[in-house]
Amino acid sequence: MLCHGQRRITGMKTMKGRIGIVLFALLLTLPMMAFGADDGASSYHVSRVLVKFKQVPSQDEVRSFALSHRLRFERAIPEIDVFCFHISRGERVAKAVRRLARDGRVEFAEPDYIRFATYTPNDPMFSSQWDMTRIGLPTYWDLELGDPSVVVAVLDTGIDLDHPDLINQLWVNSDETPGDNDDDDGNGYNDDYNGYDFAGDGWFPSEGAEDPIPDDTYVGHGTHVSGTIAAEQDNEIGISGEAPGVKLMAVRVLGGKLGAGFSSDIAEGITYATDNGASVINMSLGGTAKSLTEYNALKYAWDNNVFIAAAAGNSGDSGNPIEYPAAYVFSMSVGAIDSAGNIATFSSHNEFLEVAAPGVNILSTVPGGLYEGGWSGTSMATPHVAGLAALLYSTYTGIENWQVRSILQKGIIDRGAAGWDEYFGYGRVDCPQILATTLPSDNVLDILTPPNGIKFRTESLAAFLWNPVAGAASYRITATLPTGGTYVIDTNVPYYTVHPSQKMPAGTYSVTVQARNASGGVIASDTVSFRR
Ligand SMILES: [Ca+2]
Ligand SMILES: [Ca+2]
Ligand SMILES: [Ca+2]
Ligand SMILES: [Ca+2]
Repeated sequence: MLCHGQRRITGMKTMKGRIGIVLFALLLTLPMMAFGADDGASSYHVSRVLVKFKQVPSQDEVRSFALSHRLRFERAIPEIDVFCFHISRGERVAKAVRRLARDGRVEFAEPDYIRFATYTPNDPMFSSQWDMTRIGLPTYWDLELGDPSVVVAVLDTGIDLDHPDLINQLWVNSDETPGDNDDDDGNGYNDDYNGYDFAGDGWFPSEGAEDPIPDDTYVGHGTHVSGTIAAEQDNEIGISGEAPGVKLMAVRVLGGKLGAGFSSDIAEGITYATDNGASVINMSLGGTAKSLTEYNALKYAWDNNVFIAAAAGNSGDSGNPIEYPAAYVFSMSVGAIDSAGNIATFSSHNEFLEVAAPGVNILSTVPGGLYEGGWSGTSMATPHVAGLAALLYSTYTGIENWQVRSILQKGIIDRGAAGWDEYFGYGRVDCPQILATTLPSDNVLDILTPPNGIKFRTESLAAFLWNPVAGAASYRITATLPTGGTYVIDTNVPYYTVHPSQKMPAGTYSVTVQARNASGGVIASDTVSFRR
């Protein structure tokens, strides 16, 4: 039964759009046939580093050096006084090298370069993952695979918890005992060991011990999304996710044969994910009705340093309505590109779109330990942004969600009309560009949304979001109206949404946000103009 506020997932655009390639487990026995496209990045041994000391060390000194840096000595090249070490498992070479270079005993530390392409996972289907190479993931993997303390909540149809490429990737609520129908950690949810089922009557384990895919009847949508974010890398099976070092929280908010869910369940899923330590929320779902419940849940998540990626919608060629939660000010709205880098015709385009990511013919995990290619939708694009956000949370300890969002807005290749446009947003996400973007400072004020110069459709929600400024006690928004008057609002939070009941006359607006210190002095400001 369809109710107000019900959300339909924006998954595969059409079933006919699916090529239906099912890559069975048999394929796993094929030899690795390709190393992926060489993106020009330097390549090196994945676990070795080479070190030269300022003074030739004794055996004891080498041993103590290795111990202090968690290295395993492999061999020395005495002619040139270079020592070869293995770094500890889970660390990346680039990171280790930077750390070693800061040791006062070291003359240089560098990767053990090889002549092949850059770091390539041994997952046999990696060569079919055009999405990963197109946006330069191997370049990021040289630096960071993701930290297990970073959790991505997948608000979707559930996750196949037994999928061999996902089973080691799941967030575990270690204070909860699964399967005893009891809320052992007292967080209000029984048996929420890997997540919780807000769409069904029960929770994952109790929906049938033999059925690890509780009512994931919508063809495994959440499982596919999850694989893109964090399928296990280098396990010699299947695919690699974008951030294989992070953990996936299964927050099931969509169910049934329609893959639908209610705003209430989605909102509770958002607060659950926030309260239980998720840094990133992926919402490959949407609908055209605005929900203040969802809005407030996302505000709660944003206030608690959670980054939210949401699908722009798949109606770009069928009416192109604005969809929520993507259009809320707290979500980064994601459109879909194909392997040629063009925007998919189905990808919804509007003033809220922020970035584009691969979302046509995507190969990922599906229930039953299987893999499927040929999936298309902004649902498939969104996890590419969530995965990148997870890598950023892993790379920068203490990074804030607005910094993640700002870096993702800047870490792009501009496509379509120059600058921001409603088809690609700021552009398509790109790892080398992300890595070249410096961490934004909170000494300046940057209005993160809306983009300058856009036009709000009359029926949409005009909203503003900027970064919290260091030392700011309040913010003053001054809007110059098309009528010539001004409208001033003071607020303590770094965002403002024009209430739907406020009628904004058509015309051009200029909005300045000032950060003010406790004595009212202006310490930073930014201005955008837009039309309505
Ligand atoms: Ca519990
Ligand atoms: Ca329990
Ligand atoms: Ca794998
Ligand atoms: Ca553009």
